[in-house]
Amino acid sequence: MTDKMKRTADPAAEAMMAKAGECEVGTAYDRHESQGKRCPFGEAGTCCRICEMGPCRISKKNPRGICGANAATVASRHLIRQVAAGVAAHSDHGHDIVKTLLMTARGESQGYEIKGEQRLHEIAKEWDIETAGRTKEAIAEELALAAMNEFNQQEGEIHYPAARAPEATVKDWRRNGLIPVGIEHEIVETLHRTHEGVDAEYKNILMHGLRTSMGDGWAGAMLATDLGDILFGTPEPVRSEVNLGVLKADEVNIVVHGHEPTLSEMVVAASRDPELLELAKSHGAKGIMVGGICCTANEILMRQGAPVVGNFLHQELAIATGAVDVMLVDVQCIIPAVIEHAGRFHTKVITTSKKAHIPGAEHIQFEESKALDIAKDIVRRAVENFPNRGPVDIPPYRNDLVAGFTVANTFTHLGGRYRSSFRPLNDGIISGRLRGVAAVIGCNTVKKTQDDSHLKMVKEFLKNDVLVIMTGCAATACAKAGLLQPEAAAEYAGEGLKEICEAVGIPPVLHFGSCVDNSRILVALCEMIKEGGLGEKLSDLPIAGAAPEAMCEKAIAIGFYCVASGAFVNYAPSMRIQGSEDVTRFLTEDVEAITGGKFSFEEDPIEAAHLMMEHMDKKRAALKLRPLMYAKPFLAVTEASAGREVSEEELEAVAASQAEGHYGGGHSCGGKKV
Ligand code: MSK
Repeated sequence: MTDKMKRTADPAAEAMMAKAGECEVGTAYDRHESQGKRCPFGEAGTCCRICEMGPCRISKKNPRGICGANAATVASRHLIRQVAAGVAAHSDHGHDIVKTLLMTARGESQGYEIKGEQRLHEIAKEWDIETAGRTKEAIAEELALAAMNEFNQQEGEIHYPAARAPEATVKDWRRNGLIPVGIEHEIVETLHRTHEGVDAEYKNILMHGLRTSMGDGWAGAMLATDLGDILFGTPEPVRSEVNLGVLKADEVNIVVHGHEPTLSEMVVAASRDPELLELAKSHGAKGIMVGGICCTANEILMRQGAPVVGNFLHQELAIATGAVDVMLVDVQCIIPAVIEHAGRFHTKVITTSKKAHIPGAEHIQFEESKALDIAKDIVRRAVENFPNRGPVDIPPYRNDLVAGFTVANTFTHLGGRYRSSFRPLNDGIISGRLRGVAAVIGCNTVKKTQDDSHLKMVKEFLKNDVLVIMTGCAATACAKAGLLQPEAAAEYAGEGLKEICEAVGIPPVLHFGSCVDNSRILVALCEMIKEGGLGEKLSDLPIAGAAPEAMCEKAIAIGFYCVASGAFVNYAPSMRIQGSEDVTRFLTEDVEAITGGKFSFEEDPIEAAHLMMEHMDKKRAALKLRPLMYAKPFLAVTEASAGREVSEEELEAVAASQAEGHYGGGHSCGGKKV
């Protein structure tokens, strides 16, 4: 980051940064600057610190480390260790959800119930679990035990790829050995392969990275989403608010931060407890506000409509408002610096996971068997801390948003007039109204202006008729700017996208949930293929993904499983591989011949969006779809599919179909002459 670079695109963050930076610890941006120029070997991925003879730095002058490993070996080994760490994080989260479901089924948890009974039946069917005449608890117990097995299975393959993905994609995966045996199996093998003196062949190493990553999107994260929906209920579209302005000057503010929904769901429930509300009143507060930061925010937003306080770089800023009575954290994305900020105000930071202690924080060990009691205890502490507040300074910025989209409800519940299917989406793409779909996901990073790349990229997609799906802190970034409201279509969307949004009644940017809910996007892609007209493999689809402000190893893992699944993915700032031409070429070119997907590492969000749209246009041409109705093509090759005039008969058939309440048949053009 240069001195001239703006730190944030968010006015609320801008208002709080100076105040948050007043203390010795400063903000993440201050600490980024004090770190100075980074070691070029570390940046390029050519510093090897795997064995105790090193560290070794690979350069033109010294092209091999002590053991003889070259730049490609070093960069690929370190990269897939990062993939494994990312997979572990999402999967361990998934494991906790599986455990909570199992305990709930057995009556061993407190405060939880199986809220998503219909989803339980649907998923049990996919797992060949008998449902007839059985209680929901019996079904859930069998499902949870089967799901547990995904983590440490030692033979065969994980369940979801063959159960959910298109046959042609599964065939490719099997031919290339990309379906994991088990989640942990591949993580363990990653650590072994990359140990000193084992795998030295960069392609072999990277292929294992792709295999390992599949255990995230198609197992650990997918289980977290599915079993979370069973336990807490499947999200439905919900309106809420976002940004620091959701904090209340006259209420107790509890900010839940991290990733897992297990405790935060209970805290939301406890905040509605009449006794605790009375207690709040007796301490001078009008109520109790529970809002979130990072993906815990997305979990309680999607299912409870709880407001979102902010994304990753908001954690210090929220405390600097002086209005946070308790910041409750579980796992992932919690920076230790929050403690120093909390020390300047009255905020109590409470850690709750045995896996994540922070020096200086209070620790209350979360246990599923006493979840509601623990949640009530934490809410009580927040209420009792309310009178200790000093002056508060809440920036007056907040925006409305709609969240809670899932594979099931996106094109069914909202478009009630139409039959339940992905037909409207497929038809929109086939007819050329929509160019394709972009999934924009991931974090914020101090290497970029907070939110800026998300906003620029997403606006570029909208104006070029690309429907955008978002998760994680990326979704929060766009929500803060008002892009997650149906009204945003009128302001930002191109003609084609606007027509679809108005017809179906959705915002042009769909909030699909937390980081583990990227698995919902994978399932949506499978549904698009199933619906017909867009090819046979996931890699045939005119779709692309991006993490424009990527920050952590989980983002790398997500990028890897998306590429393994056949997607074009722009990842920025670049992964640490630039020191090896071989590794860079494999990930940006060669891998396409294997999975149909590949990476690009374009830093500029607009340029990156153009690369992604070129990719969509290439796929449209390969599918021989109609030319785009309104948007301009990004690739001359789309002309190859031009000139397919729609006959009057076809137009009439489409009009008749729409009159019957259908959005249109397989190749409808929606009544517009193209
Ligand atoms: S929380 S992983 S900063 S998206 Fe999922 Fe945000 Fe990235 Fe954490």
